[in-house]
Amino acid sequence: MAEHEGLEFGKSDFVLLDEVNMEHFMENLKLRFEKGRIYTFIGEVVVSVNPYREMNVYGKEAIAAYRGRELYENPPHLYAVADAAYKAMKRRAKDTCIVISGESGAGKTEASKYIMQYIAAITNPSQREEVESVKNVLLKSNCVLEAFGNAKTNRNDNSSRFGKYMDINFSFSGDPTGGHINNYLLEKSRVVHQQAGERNFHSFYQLLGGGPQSLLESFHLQGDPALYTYTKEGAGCSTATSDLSSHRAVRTALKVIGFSENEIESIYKVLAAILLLGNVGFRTDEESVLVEGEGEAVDHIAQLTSTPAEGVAKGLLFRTVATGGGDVIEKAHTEQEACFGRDAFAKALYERLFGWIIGRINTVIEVKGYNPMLHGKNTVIGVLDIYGFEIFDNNSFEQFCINYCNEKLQQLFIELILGQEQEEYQREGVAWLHIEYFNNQIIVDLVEQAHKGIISILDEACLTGGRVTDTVCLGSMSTRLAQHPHYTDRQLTPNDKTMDFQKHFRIRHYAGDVTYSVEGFLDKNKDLLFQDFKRLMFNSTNPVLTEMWPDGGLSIMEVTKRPMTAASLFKNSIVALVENLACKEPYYVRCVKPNEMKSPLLLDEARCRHQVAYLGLLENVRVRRAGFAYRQAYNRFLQRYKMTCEYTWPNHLMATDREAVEAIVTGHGFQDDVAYGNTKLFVRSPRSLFCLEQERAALIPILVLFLQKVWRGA
Ligand code: AD9
Ligand code: MG
Repeated sequence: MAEHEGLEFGKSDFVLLDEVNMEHFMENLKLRFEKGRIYTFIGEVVVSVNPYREMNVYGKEAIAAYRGRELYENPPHLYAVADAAYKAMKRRAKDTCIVISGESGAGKTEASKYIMQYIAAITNPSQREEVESVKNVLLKSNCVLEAFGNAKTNRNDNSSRFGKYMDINFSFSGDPTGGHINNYLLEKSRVVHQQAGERNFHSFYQLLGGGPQSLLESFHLQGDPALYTYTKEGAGCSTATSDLSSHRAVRTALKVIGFSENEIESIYKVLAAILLLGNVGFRTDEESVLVEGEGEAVDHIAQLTSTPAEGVAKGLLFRTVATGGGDVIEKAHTEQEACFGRDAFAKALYERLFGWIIGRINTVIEVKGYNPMLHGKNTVIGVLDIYGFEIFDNNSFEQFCINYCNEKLQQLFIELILGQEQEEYQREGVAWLHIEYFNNQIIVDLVEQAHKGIISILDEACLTGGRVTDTVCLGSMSTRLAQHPHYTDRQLTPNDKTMDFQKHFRIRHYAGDVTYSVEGFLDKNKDLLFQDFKRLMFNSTNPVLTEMWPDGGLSIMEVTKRPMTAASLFKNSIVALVENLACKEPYYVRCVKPNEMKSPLLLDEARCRHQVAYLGLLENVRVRRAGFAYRQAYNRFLQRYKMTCEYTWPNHLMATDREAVEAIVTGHGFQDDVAYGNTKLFVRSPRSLFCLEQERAALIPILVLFLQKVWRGA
């Protein structure tokens, strides 16, 4: 329905499809992609296809065109959604959120950045300094988050390896006053191991390839990532951006945000310590385990973390345990335990560093000095950029968590899109037809239900102690969940070789079947880190490290209580996230990845079809059409179409706008296709509006000519 697009670009809203089926949907998606139209509406939802090339649609003129306009007045765009969320927030004082979903490489992070840039561009017209500074920090935080939380993967050269939810707070006048970032499940296993063709987090390569020589020397580093166990696997991978320039950009961003010199140095010291830690090897000498070599690496790690070298060596070789009798003893590691402990330490150092950086950004952008009594209600727009559904050749604990998160978000999407539609009809006093579709709550329960769900079974196995292996746990899961329609540990067909029931289980997700390898599940869920490391870091003479490890201050007796498992912590954070989103007015961006080759030319139909199916886009169109495809406030409708009716042009003489709208509708003969709400007109079939739109388009040039004549005559 958008004003500036002709039909040669396909339908700008999928609700306008002649028939709602996959063929028509794909045909339209493909046509638009080929014509360089990467955005298409489904009502208020924007479907975005990654163009894999620079698009000339994000400039100042585009921002000006979308600013303050209604959703359908311009071609589909992220800016239209951002503006709708902003308007709802400003005009109706509603907290809103923009949920961006799609698989890895579909364009979520880029979309979230365009949305933030748009919001930054349309706010604070008077350039008030304190508001500009908040905006600047919010925008700059992306650069830092990407350096530490993103990595090159086989699917995306700049893949976010964490989920991000950012709240932007606004004053009564609609200017940003601050914000808050939440991060979800950083993929910390990447610190110690990457798959072939992938890299560790960008930050390591940026330090090695971009850090000044003097800095690297003082950190006992050489600039070649091939020299370090943790980075050598990805050392040869090419990247789109230079590590040198990125290092500079990140440093500048850190400074702009407000990190002190000491804090910035501490960040890089931790990275250096992790790289050196990865190169620490162990050997067994007459039954006792020793650090390989002269222990120089241990000294350097101690220096970088401002801790005593004996403490580091001891932490690597021993652990302190409390015995049943209340004694505290030191137990020597086996070589295998030492390697495990070292890697766990490296992962934890990185995770804590990442969490600390985000916490530090949050203290800078937290809303200060805001008095609701004085300044009015403080409203929020949340932007969620979180990992999409993942189906790899080998799916592990991380994919299990990520896919669970997607089930939860899908559940929310179902509730909100349906709920929102229903609510609006109710508010407007219009009758509505209920529509059925697959409710994935059953899969959410399979994962998270107390005592019965997979997470509970995993936690039980972790509590039982060392005796339970991954395979034993799988056995228990398979016995207890045998009857569940979405769980299986059996081959689907006799020829199905993708599954070994000793090692695998499969969940029938809403987005498709995923086979998980249970290997490593229990270790990853326990997420064990010896308390000795925590204590060591807490006692560092560098206050930045102490801040990162507050729990290191607990005594050994206090920590015998088992910490929560990784899956339970994740579950709690996702439940909280969903609760938070559920009380906001949601806007959706659904991202589609056109092909695996990062090509701007190819739309791989089979791949896109799959994404369209699991994003539930067809159902979305159906819901939208089952009720009323379009709705518009009477005055807006009138403004737009009054020229198409003799009783309303140039002005109507009726008592209300609603009556004038009735005159237009009846005049065009589609009175049976609409419902009159309290403030809005609801149109069932898009076709009716389409006719009006065409008539309007044909009339505009005539009107322009007419007006020109009038002016000339005058
Ligand atoms: V992941 O789940 O974090 O691995 P995302 O976030 O969905 O993934 P991302 O936004 O990082 O994908 O996009 C991947 C790449 O596609 C970018 O690095 C760009 O090269 C490219 N891209 C995505 N969106 C656009 C766009 N609107 N214009 C141009 C784009 N290029
Ligand atoms: Mg991303």
